[in-house]
Amino acid sequence: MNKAAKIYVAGNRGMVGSAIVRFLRSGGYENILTRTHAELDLLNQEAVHQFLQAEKPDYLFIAAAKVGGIQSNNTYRADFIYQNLMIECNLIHGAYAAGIHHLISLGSSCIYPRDCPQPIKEEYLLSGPLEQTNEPYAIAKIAGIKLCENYNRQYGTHYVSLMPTNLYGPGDTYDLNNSHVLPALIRKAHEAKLRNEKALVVWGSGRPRREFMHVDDLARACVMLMEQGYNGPFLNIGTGTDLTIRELAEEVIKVIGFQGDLQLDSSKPDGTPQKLLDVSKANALGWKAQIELRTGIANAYSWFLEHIAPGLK
Ligand code: GFB
Repeated sequence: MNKAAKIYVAGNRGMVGSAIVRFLRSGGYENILTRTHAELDLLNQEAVHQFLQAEKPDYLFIAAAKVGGIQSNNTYRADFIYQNLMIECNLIHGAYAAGIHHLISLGSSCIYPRDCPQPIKEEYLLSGPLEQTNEPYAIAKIAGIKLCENYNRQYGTHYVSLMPTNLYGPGDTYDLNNSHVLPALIRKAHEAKLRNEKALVVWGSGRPRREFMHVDDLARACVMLMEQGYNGPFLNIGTGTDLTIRELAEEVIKVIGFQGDLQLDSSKPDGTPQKLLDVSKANALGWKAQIELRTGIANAYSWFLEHIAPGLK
């Protein structure tokens, strides 16, 4: 990638898109194109196609998506499948129609069958039934992979898909009903500490295992693979290490300094029992996650204290 190349980051206001923009800027890329939701509605096919035709960026990172935690996925099921399919179709076909050869599209580790062997290899895609709480999102993200693969096969484009594990970091969502587990636990521990509460409520059994990666590690993977001109099959992007939700909650309360207990709420769903990615393919290309979980949680908590805590009652 030439430092003067025109690079469009779709979803630049989100946690992932803003991390990619930060990483590109720190690497000397200055011609970065962004649009707010008000300026460009990614669900509007005509507007997206016109924008791509007019701007003709050299590279495109698709970090725009409707995302959320287990409860949000399970509640807004139609929104998750519809919006994610539309965003992918509009941007990927629009990129092809505008003559854009290079893009990276982001998916999620929830594309894999619920009960597949661990750690999860890329080859396990479509080898069994999906987990029910996030099936609509997963189907849309699988469609994103298949769009890239088939545009490459039919039209010779260089469209790459990456499947990150559960992400966290600056710019995350801290809404207790709709967020992912890590930001939810950060907020709950912070509030429980301030209010001198006896316990922090953890959804589910605390037994599911998850892998957590700081979003800056994903941004580095995206930019490195684009710079390398990687044009192979889709890749898992993760740390290669997981822990139980209970262990995660214990890490969070240590960082935040909450002294109380954990209280499990079994009325909430557990979701997939385990979701640990095999990241040997990405590692073999020279990328490895670097940010250790405790350091990453402390970094996310600093961002929370600066941007979210002041607005909480
Ligand atoms: O992060 P999370 O919402 O989504 O939840 P998934 C992970 C696990 O943490 C589940 C438990 O077992 C939850 O029951 N958990 C405990 C909590 N306390 C909480 C809490 O306060 N809030 C939340 N949200 N969870 C998502 C998918 O699955 O993973 C998305 O739904 C996406 O589509 C994302 O793929 C990466 O890891 O289960």
